[in-house]
Amino acid sequence: MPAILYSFRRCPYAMRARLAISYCLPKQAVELREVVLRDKPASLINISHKATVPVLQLEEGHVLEESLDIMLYALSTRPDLEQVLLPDSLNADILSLIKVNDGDFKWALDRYKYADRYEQSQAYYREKGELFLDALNERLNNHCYLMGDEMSLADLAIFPFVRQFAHVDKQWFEASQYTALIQWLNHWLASDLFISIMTKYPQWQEGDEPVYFP
Ligand SMILES: N[C@@H](CCC(=O)N[C@@H](CS)C(=O)NCC(=O)O)C(=O)O
Repeated sequence: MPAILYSFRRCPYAMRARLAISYCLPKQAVELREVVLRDKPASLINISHKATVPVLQLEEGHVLEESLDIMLYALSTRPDLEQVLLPDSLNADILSLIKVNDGDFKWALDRYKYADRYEQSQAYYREKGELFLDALNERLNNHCYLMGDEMSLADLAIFPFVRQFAHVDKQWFEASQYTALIQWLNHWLASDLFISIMTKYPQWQEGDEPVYFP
């Protein structure tokens, strides 16, 4: 039985897991089970108490419940790619940038997206998110990728979240001063890699024929 990936097409955490799997693992290495968050399958809840997506259940039964762990696992199967995407010299910088994305930026993103559920105005949360956009744009002013002239794990882990931020008010984002960031995001959105991980699958049900990925 191959590894099983519980995924949700539009979730940025699941996107980053699918990106890393698609980049590193051989064709059809995992069985993909599309989850609907308000109707999570029992087999997911049974292996993961918190039952967030993505979850990867490895062949020998070990369960990875964090998107970053799934990315690191995918890289660990391909030391040649690991050296490019997560070189020792940049390891700490890459992981700390991803940490800011998953922390302060995600905090602002959730509130910017659903401002009516929170205390402050949408503009307030957007400004908080802009601190990160600004920092990313600065990095991209002189280089094609976040860590320099080579793509790295940081690009793959972060762009699904910038995509979501941009989608809240596309007009605003496209007219913003973050020209290098817009170009970087457009590059990723148009990439074969991204397009290939955004295939639509119906909700997985117990007993369905397996769907393999990538
Ligand atoms: N820290 C987790 C976060 C994953 C996460 O929060 N995923 C969301 C979907 S985007 C989810 O599953 N939420 C659970 C729910 O809505 O019940 C990771 O990196 O994998």
